[in-house]
Amino acid sequence: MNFKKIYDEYKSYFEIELKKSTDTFIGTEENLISAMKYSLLAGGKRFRPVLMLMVSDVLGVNRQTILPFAIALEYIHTYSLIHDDLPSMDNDDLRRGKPTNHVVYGEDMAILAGDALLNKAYEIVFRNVGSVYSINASRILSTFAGMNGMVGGQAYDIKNTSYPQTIETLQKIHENKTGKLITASVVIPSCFAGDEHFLELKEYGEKLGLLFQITDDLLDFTSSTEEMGKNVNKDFNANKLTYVTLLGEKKALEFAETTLNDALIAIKNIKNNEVLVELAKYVINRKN
Ligand code: GRG
Repeated sequence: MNFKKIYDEYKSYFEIELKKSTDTFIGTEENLISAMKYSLLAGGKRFRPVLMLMVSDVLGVNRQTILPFAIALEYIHTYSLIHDDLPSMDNDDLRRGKPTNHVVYGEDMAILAGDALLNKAYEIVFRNVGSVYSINASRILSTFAGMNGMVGGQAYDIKNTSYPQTIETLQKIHENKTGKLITASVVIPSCFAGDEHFLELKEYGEKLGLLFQITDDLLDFTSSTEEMGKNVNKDFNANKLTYVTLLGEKKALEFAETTLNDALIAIKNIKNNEVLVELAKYVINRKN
């Protein structure tokens, strides 16, 4: 299987639909719309929507049914990156290979662009809610993105920088901050398939989210700013709590291998799972 080609096909399909969704933006303030489009269309791996579309295809869920959720998820992810880069949070000036939103549009507009993307995400979802399946999927999206998901993880991260730092703290940060949106990407398609393989996919999503974070920490340590499109070595230099600063590079790599194995075990009974197996292997081998 040429997985890279398959991934790129999903990504291209999604990017066309994402762009179409922004063509309908009409608002009161052009600058706000411009700031929203700037970050949304700045590139990125589109990992979460690609994952959601792949799981949908494995479960036989209709593309048109899942697409609004894939778009909404990327809007939410993009808003989180804009806010994460703000001076009051990570204070970063480079994202997806370009100056960060606040560097281009100012801090005020960057905050509002994030707010507007979050609201727009739910507007897209609400326009497509009808069945009980879609209501369940919407509930998962909002819960996993909010105080009991990504936002909660970010807050827990901010409040837990002091020593001694433990693996338990690190796990709690990332099962929420990074893990919940990735898990949402795989369980939302299951909602539309009558909860088929829900628990196995949830386990797969959690392990994949963890793997994504461990590799992010390893890449922060080993990769370059050019390759990543964002500043690297920042976490390492600041001695921030990461899998590399806590475990060291060798043990972090071993942990990644174990986590990959756990993700593969979780989906072993799902038919036509090959693409999901390859995706997990792609995460451990990714270069950006
Ligand atoms: C500000 C509410 C709020 C939340 C921020 C996810 C997050 C929460 C911040 C990002 C910080 C970070 C570096 C997390 C590590 C893993 C991660 C989520 C990286 C960014 O996602 P990618 O690699 O980015 O999928 P692209 O640009 O490819 O979409």
